[in-house]
Amino acid sequence: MSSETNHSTFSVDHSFRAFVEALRADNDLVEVNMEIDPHLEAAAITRLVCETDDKAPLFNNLKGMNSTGLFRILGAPASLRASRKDRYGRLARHLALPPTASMKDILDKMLSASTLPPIPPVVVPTGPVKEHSLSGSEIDLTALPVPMIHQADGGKYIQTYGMHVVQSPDGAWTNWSIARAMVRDKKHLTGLVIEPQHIWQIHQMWKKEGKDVPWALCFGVPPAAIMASSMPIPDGVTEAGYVGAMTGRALELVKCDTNHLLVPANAEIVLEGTLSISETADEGPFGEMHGYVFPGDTHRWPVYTVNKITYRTNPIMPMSACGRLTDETHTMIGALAAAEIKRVCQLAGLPIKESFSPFESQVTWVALQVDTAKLRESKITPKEFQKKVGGVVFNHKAGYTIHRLVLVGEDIDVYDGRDVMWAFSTRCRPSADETFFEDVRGFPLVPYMSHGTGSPTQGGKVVSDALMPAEYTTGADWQAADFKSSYPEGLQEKVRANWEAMGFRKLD
Ligand code: 4VP
Repeated sequence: MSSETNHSTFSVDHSFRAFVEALRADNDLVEVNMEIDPHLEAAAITRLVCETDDKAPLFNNLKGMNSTGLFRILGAPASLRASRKDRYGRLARHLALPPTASMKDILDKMLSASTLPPIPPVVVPTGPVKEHSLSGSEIDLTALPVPMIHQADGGKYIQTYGMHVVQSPDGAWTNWSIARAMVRDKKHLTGLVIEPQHIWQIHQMWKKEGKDVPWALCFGVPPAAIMASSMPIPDGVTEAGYVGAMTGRALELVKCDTNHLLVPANAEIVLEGTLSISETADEGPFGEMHGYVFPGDTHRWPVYTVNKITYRTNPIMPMSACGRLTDETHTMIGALAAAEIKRVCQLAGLPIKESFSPFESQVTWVALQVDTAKLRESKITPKEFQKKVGGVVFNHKAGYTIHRLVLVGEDIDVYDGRDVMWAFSTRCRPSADETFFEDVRGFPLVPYMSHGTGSPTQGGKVVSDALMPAEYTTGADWQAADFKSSYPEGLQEKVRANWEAMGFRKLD
């Protein structure tokens, strides 16, 4: 057995390359060796993979790959697997968890570092990312096989799953994040630097200093690092230390050649340069996480300048062909926001046990499972509770992308979208059981915000209370009309025991 097939032998901060090998060992990789066009074809394949929960495609032979070896593409790096048993296996492999890990296991692992002292990275003299480099006139981003991801996109999106590295001017906070960026010309990118994201906060700090932001963009980083880059951890917390705490060991980083920033020594590809505080360029549109692209919808966003490219031999560029369910923008942005929202609620003293963003809501909702015994003890009224929860979540950065909170009781498994939809549809009386929030920051990427009837950046949020009045007073007073709740246990066991003998399909 190779170390890749035995999860217990993984080092927790294993490289992106080891992650790809783990997918291969799990029979969760399709190596595509025929020539594939980065102009729409690689993304079309990846999109269909996402819509069918198929294996991750590794495009080994992209049209336009040149003698530098730049680059191969791995599509759908954190999308879903088809089987229920290891549905989240690709995410689990990001964290060296068994591929059968539940979503709760995965999110609790991501939250585990929030209460641990950070383990800072170690600086090593060199690493695989320094195997090759390009500088000066050798850099031509337009000559690389950068994917065109949706036909109406405003450009080729090189950056959908890479990790931006920026640091506060005082050096105290180094932030890692994912934010989309497209190729502008040979040496420039342009991409979203949007309030209140951390890359925006640090961009603002450098603007005050009157200096461009030293920057690096790292593709194919240790998978635990890209997960942390997607999570809205608190302002000022350096992701490298957070990831170290989560994995129990220091990440190995190397210094960029042209600035002082540190990047993962085993990254596949690193772009080094600056993020401008003054120059902007047309960016977008881009087929986004909510499943839409609005043709021609271009906006001005800051320009990145690339001064150097370093990369490993036969580098692999990860790509998210995001849009309708299910891809990284749902499994990661939605799920990780929900995890952080749970933490923020608990810190605020709210009786919240579990939290998840149902994919069925296109990750615009978060369902919060309430500890109803504590709720009853507190004697709070439904209206007061709705206001309190919405006030905490919608005024916090962790709640930025979420427009509806659904409050549910303990009989609802928030990780099961069918449970959440059942509770929402049958227990929350529209309007009467809801509290609306107009005086909070909205998420402009949601189509009803940016292309709807009101302000694109403010309000449009709601707490939908799917707790029944009895759950606030005496406790649930119903039995679900389902197999689990409406039949005696002995009878349930008998039915299950005879299930296949009667001619039915094997139960999970
Ligand atoms: C999580 C925020 C977010 C911002 C921009 C974008 O393109 C996707 C997600």
